Amino acid sequence: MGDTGTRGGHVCPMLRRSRAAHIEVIPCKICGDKSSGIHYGVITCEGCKGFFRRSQRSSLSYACSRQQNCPIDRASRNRCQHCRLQKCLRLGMSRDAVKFGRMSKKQRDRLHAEVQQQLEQRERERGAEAPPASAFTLGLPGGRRGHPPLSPAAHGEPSKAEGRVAPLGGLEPRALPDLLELPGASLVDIERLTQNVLKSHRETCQLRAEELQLRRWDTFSRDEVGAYQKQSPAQMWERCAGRITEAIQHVVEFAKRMGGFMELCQNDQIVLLKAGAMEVVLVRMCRAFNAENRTVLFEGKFAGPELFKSLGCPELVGSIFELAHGLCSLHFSDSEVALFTALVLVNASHPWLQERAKVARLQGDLEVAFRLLLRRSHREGILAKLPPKGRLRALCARHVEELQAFRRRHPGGPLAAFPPLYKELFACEPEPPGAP
Ligand code: E3V
Repeated sequence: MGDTGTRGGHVCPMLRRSRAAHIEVIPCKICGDKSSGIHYGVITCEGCKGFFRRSQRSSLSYACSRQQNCPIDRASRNRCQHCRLQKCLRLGMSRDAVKFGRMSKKQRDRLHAEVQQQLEQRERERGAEAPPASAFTLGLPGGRRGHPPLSPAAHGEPSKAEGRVAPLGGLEPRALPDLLELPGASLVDIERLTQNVLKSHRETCQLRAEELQLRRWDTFSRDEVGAYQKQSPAQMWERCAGRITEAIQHVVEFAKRMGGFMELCQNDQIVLLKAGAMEVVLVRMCRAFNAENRTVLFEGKFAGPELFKSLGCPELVGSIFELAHGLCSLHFSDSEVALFTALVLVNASHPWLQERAKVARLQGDLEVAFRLLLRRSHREGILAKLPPKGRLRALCARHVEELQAFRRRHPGGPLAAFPPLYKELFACEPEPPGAP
């Protein structure tokens, strides 16, 4: 029989899902021994399951002969029944664990994230290695030298990421309070997160909406377009690399000011920024796009795709314009751009994340925040029209490919003059040290 649920007829819907078949990778929340599933609402081993069952049957009351704070682990769990039972109750074990019959999607997702994290923790312990970190070029705290901050406001900010200790993986009984939403994100927390993301976006969006609106008909003249087209490919690539780098620095600053991001471990901050900063730039670009004449702001005026001719990648430029045009047709408000870009960045499905569950939780909260924002203005309809993750990812991959093609066409150095952050993010192999 395929019944993997609890005995006694009630099958937790979560356990019917195949991914949850791995639930035993999460150690017993009470003593850390190998777990055998969810018992009385908590992931426990057979020993703690039996102990809890017996404690509920008998009319015994247990007493602690010490300070009622005995450690409960695999070796010591039989020493103090009082403290063992208290721990069971504290972590939510209950005779009528019916509440788990109606686990919300969010709760399920968190559990799956924890299973995933456990599997990856094991993977890492088998000796896998993390990718090179680049706190320095991204200007994140902990880099040996700091990247110059983008704005004066960034000075003197406490570097919360410093000195953080890696999580204890399976040792810390965190998932259950979370599953039970104790303390979990309340509506108040979601509202605070929303306001914080909107503020971070406003402070770092580089180009004010009103100003963009005023300038949207200020297009380059024929001669000006011609002058750009006559530039050498190297000159034009360098110009664009400079503009993109500035835009990315603003996105890094957005992330740094966004609630929850700096609370992630530094590895995960870097992984998310490396994967997502350019995607955010591409989404943000729709703010500076005029859909009526299909032009985008570039160095002070609005330009059509032909201005970028000497880059030698008309399809890529065309796709970037197409994306901006599509996003424009959604008539995003700045608040929607703010929350959508936060979600583009905080994506728990990225490989190399160390604290996936934590990223998943932030992602979940941002999703709730985005949905609430849309619901208030009856705009949930745009959810189905947002570009799929794969589309943004493909565009960014295309950009990296075109950069490689440019390097092959121009061997021997124009890349040297490109901003270091741009090279770090997009030029796969680093240049030899000391290159001119
Ligand atoms: C949207 C546009 C821009 C824009 C700032 C002078 C001033 C820019 C467009 C770059 C395209 C490409 C740009 C680029 C920015 C946006 C400026 C289209 C960043 C295709 C304002 C100079 C600066 C300054 C490609 C080739 C990929 C995030 N950010 N910016 N446009 O031009 O860089 O007017 O104050 O959204 F490489």
